[in-house]
Amino acid sequence: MRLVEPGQTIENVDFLNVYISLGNTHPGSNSGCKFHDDDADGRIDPDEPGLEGIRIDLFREEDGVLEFLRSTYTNSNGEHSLEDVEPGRYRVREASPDG
Ligand SMILES: [Ca+2]
Repeated sequence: MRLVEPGQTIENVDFLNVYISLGNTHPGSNSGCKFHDDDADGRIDPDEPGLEGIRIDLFREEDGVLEFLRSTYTNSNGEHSLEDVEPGRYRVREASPDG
């Protein structure tokens, strides 16, 4: 679990079942990058291409219940961004490649 301060942008998140808790005063955002980590060092290297078209789902968590909010897709560089997320507790999840 990662805590996010108001207005903070977090990057390079491992999207599998990551909780983010956004600040309680200002909307925040979440962004990140998906890539094929060929050498599994957790970092993007020049010869590791970004993964385009990966769906990233944003859920709001309330009382342990996840409510789907919206999706975004990674661009040709494997990057995505979720803007203007209202204060609250969220889960960001990468959709499985099979949908
Ligand atoms: Ca790497």
